[in-house]
Amino acid sequence: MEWERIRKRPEDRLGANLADYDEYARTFSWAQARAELDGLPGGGLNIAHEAIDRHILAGRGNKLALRWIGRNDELRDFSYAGLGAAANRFANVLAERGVSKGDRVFSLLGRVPELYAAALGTLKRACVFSPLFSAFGPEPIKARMAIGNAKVLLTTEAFYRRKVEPWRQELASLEHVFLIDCSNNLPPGTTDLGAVMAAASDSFETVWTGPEDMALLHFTSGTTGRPKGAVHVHEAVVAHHMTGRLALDLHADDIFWCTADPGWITGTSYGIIAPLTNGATLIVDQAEFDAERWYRILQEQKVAIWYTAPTAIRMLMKVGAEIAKRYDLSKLRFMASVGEPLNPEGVVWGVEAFGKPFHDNWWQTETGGIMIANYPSMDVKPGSMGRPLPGITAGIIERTAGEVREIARPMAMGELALRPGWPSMMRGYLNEEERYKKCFASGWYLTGDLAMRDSDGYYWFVGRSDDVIKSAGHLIGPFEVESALMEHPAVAEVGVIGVPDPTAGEVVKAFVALKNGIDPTEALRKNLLGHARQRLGPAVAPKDIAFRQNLPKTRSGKIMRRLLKARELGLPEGDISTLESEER
Ligand code: 6R9
Repeated sequence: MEWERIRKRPEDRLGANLADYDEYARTFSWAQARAELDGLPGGGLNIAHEAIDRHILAGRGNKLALRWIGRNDELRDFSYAGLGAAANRFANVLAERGVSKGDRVFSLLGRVPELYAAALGTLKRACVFSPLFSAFGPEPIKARMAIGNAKVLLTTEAFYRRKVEPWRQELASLEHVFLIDCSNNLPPGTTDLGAVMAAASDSFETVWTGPEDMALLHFTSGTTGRPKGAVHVHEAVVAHHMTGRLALDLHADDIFWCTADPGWITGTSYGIIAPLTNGATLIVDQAEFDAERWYRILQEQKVAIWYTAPTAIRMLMKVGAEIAKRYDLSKLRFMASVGEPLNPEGVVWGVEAFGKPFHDNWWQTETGGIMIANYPSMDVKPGSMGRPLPGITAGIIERTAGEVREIARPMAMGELALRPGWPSMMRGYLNEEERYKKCFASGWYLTGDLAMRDSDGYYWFVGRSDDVIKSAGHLIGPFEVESALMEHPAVAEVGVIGVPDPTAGEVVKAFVALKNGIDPTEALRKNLLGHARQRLGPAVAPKDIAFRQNLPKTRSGKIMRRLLKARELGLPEGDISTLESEER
């Protein structure tokens, strides 16, 4: 079905940061964008300085930076000065323990105020911040902290006891564990964060960092192998700042709510950094999704800009547009979405429920910031991700026998590629030079996504070119799930795929072949599901497991996930010339 274009009116351009896309894109330069930030003396740059100290120095310290809403509706407000003081305390806690430039500080926390202070304090101390998703189980946590050479971990006592303590001795690099929500009976080798923060000074001079110094380490997943740590540097703040301004239309007086968890990159780039560099007020809700609660927050907090995800939009759609109409959402000016394909129905439903569309945008952990977007001033074509940000050159390319060719023909399908050179592009996968190099060819960064571009320059997402799964906006590597299931004594082989789900986009499904002589009983299936959940956590574990006598494999013994998927979905099996006989 053809969806009607949602036309923007002249008043939609009024006051928009990006009033005229073509004009802005023509004159934009990253150097000019960089000049809007302070920098540090001698050509330095520090994300936390731009997010916090720049505003304090300019006399805006009293402005509300962050309003935290607790699970039971308690509020905690932090002005820019207040958030800066908390960040300084954390930076001092690190300094007093000799944690210094380049050291890795991990967090495993829900959306709590300490996380924001720690992220900024870590950056002020010139250390590297690496947030983990709190719904990860022990395996994904251990793998990431080992790859990242974690020196410091910030978590709760409950998470620590369940997810870290059992293997802590295996990670020699981990010297300091700070706990929040802890009892009087601290586990050995841990420190009560509240106590040391209270004792620390609230002034701290930001340690000098250069634009190319590592600042953030965000883990992502590929088709095979271990998780990859995408390295981001302080220079990234230039892109966070500008993309926040152009693609999210952040203004200094805006109240902004990003619903993403800081354990994923959206929750850091746009859940912490971009709103603060733009001088806005950030809303953080500790609780999980709840339709009525979300509408109430939009109304009570007078949210102007709302950045959310397709899974949440689909959950709101289920509850119905009528509920939205019961709330006064007159302050809501701009709504954006990211992380997975946003169905055209979702875009149009925005108009029905809120009187304005959701604006889809596209980016990746690797790109560090928004690359393709729908803007307040530009017509929306429902189902399209929009057009590249000013300063970004995108293309649709075709790879054939080592050759990369750009396809100019409108609506031709190919791989989405970008010309490197924007400030928030990853500088590498930590200690994985080969995997990093594979992302580039003929001067392009290859995204691994399939897409099309129409004759107006709008991009349309088609799918992924690899086997990585996106479930409720979270990127899941099938290999990580397969490895956890392989550890179970009954399992001989595993293949993991994503299967379509009306709400979460995709859910993880595992196909398991059991060892000889083991019966595929329902009790064993449940046991395997429990095993995976215990190891991987609910965010990564399969929702469903099916037993198979054999799994389809290539002649070299690799399980053909693609074929598992085609069969599961009743699709054509495609090229199966490499399929080995499935009989054992
Ligand atoms: C920010 C983030 C990246 C992958 C990306 C693509 C998918 C993101 C999308 C989208 C369709 C959109 N993706 N935005 N697919 N439409 N607007 O999500 O980073 O977790 O690294 O995931 O997510 O497949 O390649 P990350």
